[in-house]
Amino acid sequence: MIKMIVVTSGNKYIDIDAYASCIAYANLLNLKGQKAKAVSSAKPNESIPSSLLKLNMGLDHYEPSKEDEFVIIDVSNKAYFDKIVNEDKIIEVIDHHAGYEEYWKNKLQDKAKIEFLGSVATLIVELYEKEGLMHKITKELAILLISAILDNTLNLKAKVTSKRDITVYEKLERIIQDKKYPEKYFLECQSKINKDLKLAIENDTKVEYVSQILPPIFSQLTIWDKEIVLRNKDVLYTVLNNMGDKWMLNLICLKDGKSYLIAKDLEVQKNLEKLFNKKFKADTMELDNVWLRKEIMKISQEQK
Ligand SMILES: [Mn+2]
Repeated sequence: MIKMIVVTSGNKYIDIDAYASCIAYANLLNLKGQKAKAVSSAKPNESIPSSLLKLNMGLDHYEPSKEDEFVIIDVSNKAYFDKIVNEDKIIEVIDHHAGYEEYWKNKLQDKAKIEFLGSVATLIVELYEKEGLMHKITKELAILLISAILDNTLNLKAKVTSKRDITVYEKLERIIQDKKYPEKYFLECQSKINKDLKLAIENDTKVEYVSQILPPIFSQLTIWDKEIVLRNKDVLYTVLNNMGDKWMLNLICLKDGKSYLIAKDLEVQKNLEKLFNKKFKADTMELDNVWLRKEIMKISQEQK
């Protein structure tokens, strides 16, 4: 019996990077004559809009067997592996997160491919290239992979974006031939936020003490066009005021390639003005580029 290779990722939910990369890597193994399936028991999150789930390239049906071997993608911390994984049968790990690279290097040697790129999809496309199989990436597969890079690098603007991500992005762009694709992709992801702004804010608000500088209520929204949120500021204020007085919202606008910090409390504003050396206009401070919440938290902790 030929062994089946199960290409899979994390538990609970998977994002477009994991989804596209599992599908693309299983496909690459098939092209190389190996029996492989892309499998996940996790829920797709909002980075995989329904138009992408409807493409012909998708996950495979799977019946577990004792002989199965596993390739893990986009995660290397065992605690987060898909529950279908048998740890003793892992033959390869491909990831871009830090923390477990030594462990897997020792265990799998060159079958541990952990590199700190913006998205793991970039690594997968490079593997197609290495095998001389770039021409086998169909338009549908390219759409999945380019969406993965867009999401994980925030439209190539996040600081994690590497030259290699950009090079691969450009190659995929030549396959899909659609310069407007980033806007289309993010608008579809954003439509969920438009439909229920209150829920979106509640789902992405962290309430915790981080530093003396930041308020304990720190919300974040990533959207294509900030106007949708700014037009509904009353909703935003109501939701956040209900949680407390000291709050801020990091509104990441991908169209502008910038973060906008919104806060109503004057003391919160003062602290943020000091941190970024910029001024609030009314309740909004415009930053020079995209800032992730975790990056803002980090610099606030480094201040004395
Ligand atoms: Mn990823």
